Amino acid sequence: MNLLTMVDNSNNNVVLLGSGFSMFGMRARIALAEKGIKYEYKEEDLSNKSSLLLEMNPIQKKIPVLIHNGKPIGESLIILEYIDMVWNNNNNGAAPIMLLPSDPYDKAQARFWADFVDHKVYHASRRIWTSKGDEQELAKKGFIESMKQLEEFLGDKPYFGGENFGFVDVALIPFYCWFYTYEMFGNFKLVTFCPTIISWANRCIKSRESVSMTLADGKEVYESVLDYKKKFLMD
Ligand SMILES: N[C@@H](CCC(=O)N[C@@H](CS)C(=O)NCC(=O)O)C(=O)O
Repeated sequence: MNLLTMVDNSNNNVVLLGSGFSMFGMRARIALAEKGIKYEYKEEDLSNKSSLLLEMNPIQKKIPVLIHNGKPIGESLIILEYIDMVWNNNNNGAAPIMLLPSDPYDKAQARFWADFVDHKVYHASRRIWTSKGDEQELAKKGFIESMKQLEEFLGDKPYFGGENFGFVDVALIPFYCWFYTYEMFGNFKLVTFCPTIISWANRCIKSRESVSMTLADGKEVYESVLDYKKKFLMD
């Protein structure tokens, strides 16, 4: 299916609140594109949050928020599961593209690794560009270590979802456009430690239009991080 030819389902009013190069927002965009869902994207300025964001996510006040027929859903991994459950068949009768496996054990495994991306990969990766000295070295070590663990789980499968692009692939692939930033701040090349992860990322970009349409350019992400640091006076 050409993902640019979106399904127009008039029962669905779908709005996504996202912002800039957020990997969490990108997850939702990839999942919506995989399912062929037509939606309206609203860009949030996180330094001046809209009243819609504050109304839709009053607890966290964070993006992404998916608003489906007026009802908000927050937290990117929960948004992915919601999208997977609601849009679980194709209008044209083709087999549905499912992100989570149906087998309970495989589903639990997918949730475990997506949670690992949030709790290990994200926290370490963020500290690579927000800290210095020993703390930065520790963050770099932690990041590389967790990417190696992911690489082991991937093994020789083409995708984390096995033969098919799935939940863990969607959860992790947006980090790819941040790799350049981590490498510039941490002074390392991920490919030297995790060549299989880099091949997997290139495979996702080549084979999934949802990914190639969504991912930002690594250098642009890096420039925006430099600007952000200047603006908020972080050295
Ligand atoms: N765990 C959340 C993280 C979302 C998140 O951290 N969003 C950031 C942008 S990347 C945000 O909205 N920050 C605004 C704030 O913290 O005030 C998810 O997966 O959706």
